[in-house]
Amino acid sequence: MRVTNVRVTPVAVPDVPLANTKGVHQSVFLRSVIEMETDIGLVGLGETYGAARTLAALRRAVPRLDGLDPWNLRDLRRRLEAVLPDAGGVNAPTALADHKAVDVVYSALEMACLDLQGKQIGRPVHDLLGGAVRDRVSFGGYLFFKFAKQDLTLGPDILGEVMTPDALVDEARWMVADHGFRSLKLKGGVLEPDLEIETMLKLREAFPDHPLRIDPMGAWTVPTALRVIDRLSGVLEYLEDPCRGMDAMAELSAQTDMPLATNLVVVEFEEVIEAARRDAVQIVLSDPHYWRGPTGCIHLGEICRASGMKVAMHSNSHLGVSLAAMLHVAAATPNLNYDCDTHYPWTTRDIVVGGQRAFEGGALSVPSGPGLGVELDHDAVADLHALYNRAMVADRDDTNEMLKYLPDFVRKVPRW
Ligand code: GKR
Ligand code: MG
Repeated sequence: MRVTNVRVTPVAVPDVPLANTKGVHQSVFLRSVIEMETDIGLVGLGETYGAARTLAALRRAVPRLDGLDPWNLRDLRRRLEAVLPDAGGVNAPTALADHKAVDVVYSALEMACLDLQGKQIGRPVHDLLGGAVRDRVSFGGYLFFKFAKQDLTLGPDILGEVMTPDALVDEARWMVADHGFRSLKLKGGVLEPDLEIETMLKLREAFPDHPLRIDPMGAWTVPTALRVIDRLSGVLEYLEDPCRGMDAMAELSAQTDMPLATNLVVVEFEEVIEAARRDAVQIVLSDPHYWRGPTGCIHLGEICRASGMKVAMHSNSHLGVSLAAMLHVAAATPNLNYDCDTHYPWTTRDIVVGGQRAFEGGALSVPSGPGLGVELDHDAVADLHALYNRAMVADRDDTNEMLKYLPDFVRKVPRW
């Protein structure tokens, strides 16, 4: 089996104004859909970020993939390192972490290669990753403060404005009622820390048995984080990225027993080693879109096990091909100790045959068909590609978008 062509289709998906510490989601989120064609007629699928730098890096890589054997992932990596040697990162300058273009492109194409491998031998991707330890994966309800969407031309709003602790608890009730989630994560760093503490305490009251987390994305100084921890002791299962940077996380970690998680200060293997040495975090978030693909996530799990750290799973706004990859990785990661993140309930469209999947008790079954176990709905892809052309949004820029809602907004991390 040899690669003959790789098609990269950017799509835009209606989104709603979910807030985080650096800004707010735009009216659409962007994804790239990858179809890797081969000389035996099989097509491998992948999905990744769709913003300008990722798209440009994918387009630079594609001409180098001719004749690739999808079983030879080392050759894939070698080819990408040759074409993207110093391609830099893919995120907007206002993002809080960056990911190397070569890792992001590798991740997306590895996903497609694994899909092809599985399709060729009739086995699911999780078998190629060492075998599944679970056939269902549990997700947490991902809660956001949000604005009421101003411009409805590219898609509807969900829930209207949610900017107070009580409104957030109502959002959580909606999410739990609709999807059955058994744990909850709040994207914090949006309201003042005291209001976010109040929110978590109200969530605890409303959901006495749900594990709770908050992720302010580096919005707090070490003293502020210590104050929050003091008020929320016994309430949180872990605290994600309270402070910005490895130094601040290590300084905080030395002063608390609260488990600290991250998807901002540990995004490369070298940083796992540094974080373990400094005991800066105790939980690392895995993600097949930047940890060098699904196989990289399995390596991450093993390195974390060896260094006494735990693993959770990170998410960005995504569609069903990514969801399938996340499910296979989660199934094959023995020490995935927590419910996974997903933005999926905030998404109203999908690109896979059968449409959006429904959670049961906050969980989804792991696909059992060959490869990723999903097929593209080509009409849906064409529709969302047309939306991409119409939306005229080529990059993710939460900070700039925030000015539409708060004209005086200044990005400041940490803010409190
Ligand atoms: O969707 O606004 C968002 C999140 O902030 C996302 O971009 C983060 O990558 O969810 C992510 C996180 O856990 O930091
Ligand atoms: Mg995070």
